[in-house]
Amino acid sequence: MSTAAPGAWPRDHYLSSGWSLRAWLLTTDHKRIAWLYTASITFFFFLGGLAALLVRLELMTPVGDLLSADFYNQMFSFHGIVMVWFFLIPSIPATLGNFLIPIMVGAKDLAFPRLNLLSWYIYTVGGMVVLIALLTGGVDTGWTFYVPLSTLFSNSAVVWAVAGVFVVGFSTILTGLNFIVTIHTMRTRGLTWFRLPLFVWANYAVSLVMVLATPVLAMTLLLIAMERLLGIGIFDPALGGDPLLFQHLFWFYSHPAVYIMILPAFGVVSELITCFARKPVFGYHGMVISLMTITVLGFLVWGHHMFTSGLSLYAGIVFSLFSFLVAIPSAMKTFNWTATLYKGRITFHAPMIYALSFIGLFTIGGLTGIIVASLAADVHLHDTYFVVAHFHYVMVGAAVTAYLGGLHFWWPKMTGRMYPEIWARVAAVTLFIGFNLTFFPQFLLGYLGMPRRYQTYPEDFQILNVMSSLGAGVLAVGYLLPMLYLLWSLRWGAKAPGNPWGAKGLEWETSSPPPAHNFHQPKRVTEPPYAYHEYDD
Ligand code: HEM
Ligand SMILES: [Cu+2]
Repeated sequence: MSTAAPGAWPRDHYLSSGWSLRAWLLTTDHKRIAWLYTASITFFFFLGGLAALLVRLELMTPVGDLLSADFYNQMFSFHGIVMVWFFLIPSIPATLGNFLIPIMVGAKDLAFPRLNLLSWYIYTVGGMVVLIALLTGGVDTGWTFYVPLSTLFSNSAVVWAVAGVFVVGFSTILTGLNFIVTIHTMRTRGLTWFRLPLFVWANYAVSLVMVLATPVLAMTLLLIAMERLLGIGIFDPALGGDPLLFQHLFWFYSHPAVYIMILPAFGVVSELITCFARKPVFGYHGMVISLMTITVLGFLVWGHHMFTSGLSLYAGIVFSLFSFLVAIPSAMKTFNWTATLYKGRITFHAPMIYALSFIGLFTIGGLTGIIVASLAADVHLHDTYFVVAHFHYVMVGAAVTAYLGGLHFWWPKMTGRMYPEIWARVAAVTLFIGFNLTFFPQFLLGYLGMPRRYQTYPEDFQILNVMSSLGAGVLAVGYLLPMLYLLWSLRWGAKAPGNPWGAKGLEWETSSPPPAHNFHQPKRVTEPPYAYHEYDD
């Protein structure tokens, strides 16, 4: 496995057509648009991370002595809104997906290149509108915009916030549409559906959810704005409305939305595990079927967010049962990754450390999901820090870790430069430790009854909160390190060969960085994916 063959830099590649503002802001090249998204989501990640650090700083003491109660509410609300819609949902699909899907299917670009650029501009406009909300008093309703707080009682910039999220939803829908049409119509010769890399399948599954679920969110947000501005009364019992209807509509989107955040990560991890274990993925067809099963079942469990909202017991039992069922295809993936590792020739390059971290953290996130899916346990745990820990294990511990693993794995392909391996391993381990230090104590706090979204708490909880806040500091270092050495590598990193990892896949059969249209000759696929043969026992 060669690390960097000096001087293997291609004469013409997609970045050699200029670095002017025009070359970037008017590009229709999916590879450049992927970078526009990478820069944008990184900006929002750090904004959202700053808000989270302020919250954690405040929670180092049991009394509200750092932030005003109003500002505290604004910070966790802003954190949730930005991290969900402006960082994690676009994270893997709009960056790695945008860059890799056309190359992985052997195409010159996505089906609709101009629509792709438009999607980024829509994302940017949505982001600016949400920043206006932050700068004009913030929003204090939580990321869930529950009524009647968001419609009748909050004096914060709710309409700006929902308007920003409303707009960015269209960027998600258009990106999903672009991926679906590309995967259906632009696969190169011989690339049948069951020869597709799992990364492509995962982005296909997530695109279906993006296109089907996001319009429901758009409608729900529109209703909040109309209720607030026009008093239409659809959620107000005094006007014949029903506040529970809002929760049904919001979670009918937002639970599938958590799959928009985790499904692409499944695809990344499959690519990393098979490459660094030097073995074909165990149960490739099972992996595809479990992806699609999760996609469908994900639409049938939204009621588990409403077990304590006055949902009928019968409905609660049905939603609880379906939530348990989702665990089966999710567990199947974890077992298949483990079976792929079994007797593999494993090397611990940084992307593999991220992939293994993912498996550990996703397992904790998944198993605690089963706990909160059970009616009896959730009556106690709902709206406590146990829930906060659970979704951070899945959305941050798993999804963000996979994003970083993928970013490191394909960095040589995207930039033509190698990152410093030792620093990357240090960062991956720091992140794993920092993450568990931050969020594991929150399981205990929640189990002991600490509610989420409260600025103050009983003194008994201080030690665990201080542990969590210090952990957040370590976690911040774990995220800052990659930012620094990846930027450093753009100028001083070793030049990357076409296939530094000896990996399988069409993206490794073109130069690093790729030429403007990805390949000089059309590709033909003749073998199944991940055909690693050197591991024949
Ligand atoms: C980078 C490290 C992160 C830290 C230290 C962190 C910390 C926190 C904390 C302490 C809260 C609870 C606030 C409270 O209820 O009082 C919170 C809430 C939340 N976090 Fe994070 N978080 C991080 C990353 C993320 C990411 C990447 C996401 C992605 C989706 C995310 C999504 C959320 C959501 C949705 C909430 C709920 C906000 C609300 O109650 O309205 N967080 N986070
Ligand atoms: Cu859910």
